[in-house]
Amino acid sequence: MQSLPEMPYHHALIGGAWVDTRSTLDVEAPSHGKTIARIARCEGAEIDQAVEAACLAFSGQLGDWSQWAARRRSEWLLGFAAAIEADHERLSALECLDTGKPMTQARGDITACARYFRFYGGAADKLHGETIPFENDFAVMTLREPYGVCAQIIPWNYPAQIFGRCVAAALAAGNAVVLKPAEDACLSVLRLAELAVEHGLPAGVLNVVPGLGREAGAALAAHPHIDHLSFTGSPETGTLVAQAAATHHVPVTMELGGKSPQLLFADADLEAALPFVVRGIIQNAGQTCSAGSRLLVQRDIADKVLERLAERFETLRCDAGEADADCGPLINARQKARLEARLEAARDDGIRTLAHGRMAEGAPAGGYYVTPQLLTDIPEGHEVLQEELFGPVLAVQVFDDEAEALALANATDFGLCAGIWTRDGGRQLRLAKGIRSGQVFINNYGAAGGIELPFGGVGRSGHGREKGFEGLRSYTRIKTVAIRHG
Ligand code: TXE
Repeated sequence: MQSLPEMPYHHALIGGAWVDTRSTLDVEAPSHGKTIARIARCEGAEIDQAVEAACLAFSGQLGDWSQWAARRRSEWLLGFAAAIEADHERLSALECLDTGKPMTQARGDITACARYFRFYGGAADKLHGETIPFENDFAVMTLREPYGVCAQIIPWNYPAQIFGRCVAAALAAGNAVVLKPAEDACLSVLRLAELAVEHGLPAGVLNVVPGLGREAGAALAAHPHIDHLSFTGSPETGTLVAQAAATHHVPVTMELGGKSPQLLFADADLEAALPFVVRGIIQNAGQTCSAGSRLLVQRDIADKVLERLAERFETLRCDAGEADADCGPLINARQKARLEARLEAARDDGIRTLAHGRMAEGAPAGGYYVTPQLLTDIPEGHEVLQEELFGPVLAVQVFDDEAEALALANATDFGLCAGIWTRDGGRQLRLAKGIRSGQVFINNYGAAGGIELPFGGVGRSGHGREKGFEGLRSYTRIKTVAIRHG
């Protein structure tokens, strides 16, 4: 069994100090179900303190953050990226143990986290407003200003990556942050916070308040002194959070998951496409908002594609930790039970599991594993085509022509990502325009996680954009200054 590096996991970071809470929460490893750490259980009082500390840091009453010029923030972020890289192995081990994802995937996540700080470090001093032509006796300009206190509620599937995505952008723009990590996986986030303190981030600029969603998360979302809220999680919780934030007219960014299709046409390069189709659903055991969880395949090649996919699915192996596994466990017993119930209901409705993966020999017992599955014979509109299953389950549908492919692709309330595999240039563009989603990938899927590419959804997948320069802008607001010079 992997061991846990020494750390003050059971504290919250508030105003630059590691503070105790009245009670704590146990964290279990998804790969064997045993308790590996205790974390702080923040409640209303700690949230008040954290928001207060962030307000003071932002307004210049605590530390000198408010006086840091953009270039100084840039230098800090770039240096912090190097600090993350220097701690790469330890952070990866924490992420692997805490989330259950295979070590190769955990290492990739920590690399991405560091890249966010590099990207936003490079961008911090390149964010500017505009001048606007107006009446002759006026000079008009816009200033891009930080919001102030950014509340961030993040999930357990990519703790370090989402920390990087949200925190790096918010700090680059000059905000202060109060971040509520998920109770199921937050150890890498606590280590990142520790590194930020060691690396000289002024007190109160980053506050990390672990705890339960209904306690710490709800108190943060409803807090009257936050200025911006970014939420990543389920549509149901997103609704509650957005309602709470609306009480104080706080702007929100909502990243709420998806049911993303990959469209495979008869003229596609199958050698290139199929590995992406498989990886698109088994990455992080399918617990990825942008997972390609629906495969739409043109009838002419459907038999061939299904045969090749079935062969590949039969070779997939679940295991934990350092092992070179295809899939790790799901995050907890609740997610496993939820997925298994949905799969059972699907079987009752006549849906067929064409192929499935297996547990690796010698994999640890007691983990929350669900082996990868390939589902076919799915009635149109069935739940497995509509709901985010959040597991390594690929639902296959067959289409005849482009119009039907587009209709099926858009036949969901979600709209996060889509993959299109075809050599026909006209079709690539027609579908890219016609598909209702925030990202479209043509002859690839996910663009290797491209942190530079704006990311976010339409419909039930949420609204607002993170990642890329657009993500940086979303942590600022525009002030218009109109000068009448006579
Ligand atoms: O999510 P929640 P859960 C989807 C995925 C998954 C489902 C349920 O389909 O199966 O959501 O997962 C905090 N006020 N995604 O239950 O509840 C919580 O503590 C304020 C998609 O884990 O949305 C955590 O920090 N906050 C996804 C965060 O919200 C609250 C990632 C997410 O938890 C709260 C994860 C409340 N009342 C799940 N209740 C993605 N978009 O990548 C909970 N939280």
